[in-house]
Amino acid sequence: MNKVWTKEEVLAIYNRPLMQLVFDAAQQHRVNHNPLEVQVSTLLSIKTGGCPEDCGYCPQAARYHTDIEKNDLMTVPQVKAQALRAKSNGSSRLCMGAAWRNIQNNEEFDQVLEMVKTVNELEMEVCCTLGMMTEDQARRLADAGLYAYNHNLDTSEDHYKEIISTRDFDDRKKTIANASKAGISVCSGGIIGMGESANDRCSMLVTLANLSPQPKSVPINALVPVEGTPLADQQLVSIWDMVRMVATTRIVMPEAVVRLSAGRTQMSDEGQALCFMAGASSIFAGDKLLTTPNPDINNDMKLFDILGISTKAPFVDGEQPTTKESYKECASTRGNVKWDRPGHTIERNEKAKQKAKDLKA
Ligand code: SAM
Ligand code: DTB
Ligand code: SF4
Repeated sequence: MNKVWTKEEVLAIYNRPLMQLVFDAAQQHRVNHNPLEVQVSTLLSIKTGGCPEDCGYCPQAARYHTDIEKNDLMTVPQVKAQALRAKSNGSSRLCMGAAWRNIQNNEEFDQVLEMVKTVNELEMEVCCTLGMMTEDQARRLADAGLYAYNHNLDTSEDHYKEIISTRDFDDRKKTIANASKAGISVCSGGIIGMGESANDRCSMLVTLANLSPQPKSVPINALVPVEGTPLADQQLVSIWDMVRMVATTRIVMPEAVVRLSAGRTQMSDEGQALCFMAGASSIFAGDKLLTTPNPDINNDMKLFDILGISTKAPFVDGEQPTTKESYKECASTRGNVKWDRPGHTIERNEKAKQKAKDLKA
């Protein structure tokens, strides 16, 4: 049974003198992890752009006018080729992302299940991030060979309402619970730099740390402000805040892999080294995240070399799933799956809508 965390306790950790905080996190890191190993994971956007949601940070939301190249769902051979490429570059995990609100019970999902099976056969940890997911969809993904499901809380329950109006914080928790019930390893974290307070950051960590089971993987993203999104003008997050967030995450979720995720192009090598010291034990590698730039793999490997870090093998923290043919059986109705739409609106988005209407008139 994990300890139940309170916001006061987590805030007190977050606000420790930075040098003390990093030291405490580094000590905790050594209890459950090899501090000289970092997992390299590759992101692959299998379906890009055109998403119906209004997540204020996301360049893939159809309603914001960003400069990304939209793409239909990739084919299985395309995914296999990318997975092999990632593996040869040192990645032990492939995270496939789709710009979907939720998974539907249709041919596209059947195709994703084949991708999961194919990449699992390459002996890589397969992670998917496909939006909201029902229990039966989680079961099918697990049967196909899915190792992990990424579904971020992104921020605190309070601040969530300022960032997204097309779904509820509780919807996120439901999907996470569905992944856990199917025996899939949960990957859930958030973004800092979206105008939230330290209180919001700690509140998100409390929600994550008090999940049962705790997430095995916690990505900490620094907002990548993208032109055209409502958060385009946010100030870049300070590296000191990133180090604080990584260290606090490490202390409250000691067994999790803490992932230094989006925003690394904005960080110096020294800043990233401090994050590794504070307990970050994974990066996303490759020249692109989903749609935004990421550091060059050669630079990452040079930095690992300087720091004496080696890349972590797959399935160190859990067994490789075996594929069961039952992944082909859909227990629910084929077709669209309906998730409720919450009622709240975001003032900033309403104003933007009105402005667009006025300009048309
Ligand atoms: N549609 C699915 C969903 O929302 O769960 C999966 C894809 S979504 C792009 C995956 C995660 O990427 C988001 O939860 C968010 O944390 C992160 N993300 C998206 N845009 C970002 C940005 N501009 N900066 C930092 N992180 C971002
Ligand atoms: C996560 O927390 N960060 C990754 C992964 N999980 C899916 C995605 C980052 C996306 C950054 C914006 C983009 O490249 O589109
Ligand atoms: Fe869609 Fe996911 Fe982007 Fe939100 S974060 S707009 S759900 S792709």
